[in-house]
Amino acid sequence: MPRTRSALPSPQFAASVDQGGTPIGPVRLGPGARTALRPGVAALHPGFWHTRREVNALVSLPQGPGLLESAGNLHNLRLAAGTAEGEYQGSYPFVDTDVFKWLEAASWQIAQHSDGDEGLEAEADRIIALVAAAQQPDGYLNTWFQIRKGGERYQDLRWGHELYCAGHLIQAGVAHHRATGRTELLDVACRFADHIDSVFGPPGSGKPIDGIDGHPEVETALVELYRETGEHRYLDLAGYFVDRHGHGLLGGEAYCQDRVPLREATNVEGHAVRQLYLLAAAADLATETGEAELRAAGERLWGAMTATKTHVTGGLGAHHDEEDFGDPYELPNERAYCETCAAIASIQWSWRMALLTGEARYADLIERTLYNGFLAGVSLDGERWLYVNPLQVRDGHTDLGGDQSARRTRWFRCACCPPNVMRLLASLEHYLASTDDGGLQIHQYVDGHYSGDVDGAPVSVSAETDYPWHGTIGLTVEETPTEWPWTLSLRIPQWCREFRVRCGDTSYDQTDAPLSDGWLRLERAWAPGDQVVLELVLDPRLTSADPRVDAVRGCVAIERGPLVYCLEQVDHPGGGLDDIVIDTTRPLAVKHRPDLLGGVTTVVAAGNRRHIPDAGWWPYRTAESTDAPAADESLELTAIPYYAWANRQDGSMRVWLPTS
Ligand code: FUB
Ligand code: ZN
Repeated sequence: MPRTRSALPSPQFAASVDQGGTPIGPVRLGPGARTALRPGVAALHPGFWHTRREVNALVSLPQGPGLLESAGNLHNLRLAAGTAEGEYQGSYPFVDTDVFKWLEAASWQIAQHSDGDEGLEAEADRIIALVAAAQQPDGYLNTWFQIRKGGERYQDLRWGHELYCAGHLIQAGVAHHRATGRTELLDVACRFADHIDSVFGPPGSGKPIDGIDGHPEVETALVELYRETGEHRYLDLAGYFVDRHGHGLLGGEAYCQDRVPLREATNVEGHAVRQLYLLAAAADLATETGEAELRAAGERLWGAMTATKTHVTGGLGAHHDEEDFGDPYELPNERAYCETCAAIASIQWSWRMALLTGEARYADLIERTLYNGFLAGVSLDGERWLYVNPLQVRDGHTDLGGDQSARRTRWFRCACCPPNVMRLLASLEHYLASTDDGGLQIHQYVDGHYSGDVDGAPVSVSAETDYPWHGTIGLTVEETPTEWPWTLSLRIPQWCREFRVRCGDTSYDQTDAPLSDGWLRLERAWAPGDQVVLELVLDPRLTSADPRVDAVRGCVAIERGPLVYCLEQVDHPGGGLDDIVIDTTRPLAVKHRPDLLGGVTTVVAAGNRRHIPDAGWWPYRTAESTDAPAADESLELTAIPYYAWANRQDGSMRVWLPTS
């Protein structure tokens, strides 16, 4: 049963909305937007995601400025402003974006008006002043090119990241304006956007450069700048950049999203983050312009990606080489790339597609990615990070160190992921619910309070739940128009085979309410205090992959609810994990462990550790070989949620478990 709570949420858990009730979040639709759904907002009460957001607010975000100082990012801004002397710090032309993403994250946090955010606001002000001082009089800003390249601009669009950096600056400016109403950073962003608009354009436009950036990002940012300022030029510029990808302007490489136009592409390809940011922009454009072809491309590519190129954790990007999506079904375990930024980009794209189409499948992927591929990217204490998120670390793994290590790291030379995690966690409440003229849709279940407007009337519903540990979600209608009915839509997750709903005197389960599209719709003339109880059955389950995923043929993964599980060596002393086999004929048991990893539900399975005879000099045999079987030792396997791995000690880990 849901926990009972006597007191209403304290003000620090209020949803971040402006005085008109509009959510202060990353996606705010323009006046002519054509979407099925509009963003709603949630306020989170203590619970699973609240804890993660608290760690983000109290540990990760406050540590940001110090880390940016010691990594040299702030020094570079001072150099560009002429207020410091020395050398450029860092090896990449995009280190400014670490600062911009931190500013965006800080802005979303400031929008919550939580106690203690005054210090964060002062830090943000200090850093915004550095950014503004580094900007050149004509609006250009990129410390790498200003300092290292003597002011040379746009000579290396394939690798230079100038527009990518501009995109993150624009997103920070929009976030800061939404959160505070102030324009210092937005003004810097607009000046840069105006400068870009004066330089880039199609042949015949009179602009000096017909070009695109090798790393998409400016496109989705320009759409949001249009939404924030009403300036149509920014939307047109975004459309131009999206459509100039795929025409060989950068040599035609998939890596740069330049091999094939999005409108013609049949599967996602190339560098995963680049592809996903571009697709987020395409969804934004389809939203604002109503273009059916762009929407269809998004739907087609999302379907192909989930069917053929997505890890069970929601992780994306198979290749370490070029951080690439890889071929269909090429989903390796120990060399899975699954960059944390790709998980974030996937959530951003899927959220835009969910709003555009109203389809629950996008929220299904968001849920899977949030709880697994994304959340593993940050340690439980908020201080250490994973850039790549493998699905296996072998016994005897020799860590190469560096950014792409399978070990948690304090910061990276290429530190794109940590501030990206910070901005998603700080704005998470904006990815959980939506509204349309017919009702409120709950995409993700949290203990908290969902709100939005339904045909102009404020609607809100509170939720009590211990999800994802328990599957019961108790909902109470709080604000509602009483004159007319509206629909409360609850997403029944794609993994869920059994659910029950009680709504007043009526009950449903999956046999009464078979779902064609993942939404369970409850239409009523609601009154304040009306209650709905949804029970999602969370029995643990074994999952196998499409047989074409060679890397995991003959293996199963343990899942429970939205969580993917893994084994860690620390829970299995006396040997490694490479020779462990799960016994799928024996039942899985669930054990809640409040003492472990901040409180997790573990899944216990029966298995064996095979003592495989030494292979001698050559580890291969004829297929018909009848060697003596390995001696088996039976073993209790303890699986922990994947997001919590690598928080105790270095060691082996695996998600996919051989069955024989
Ligand atoms: O190129 C900028 C960022 O660095 C990308 O988004 C990440 O994949 C990493 O390569
Ligand atoms: Zn990254």
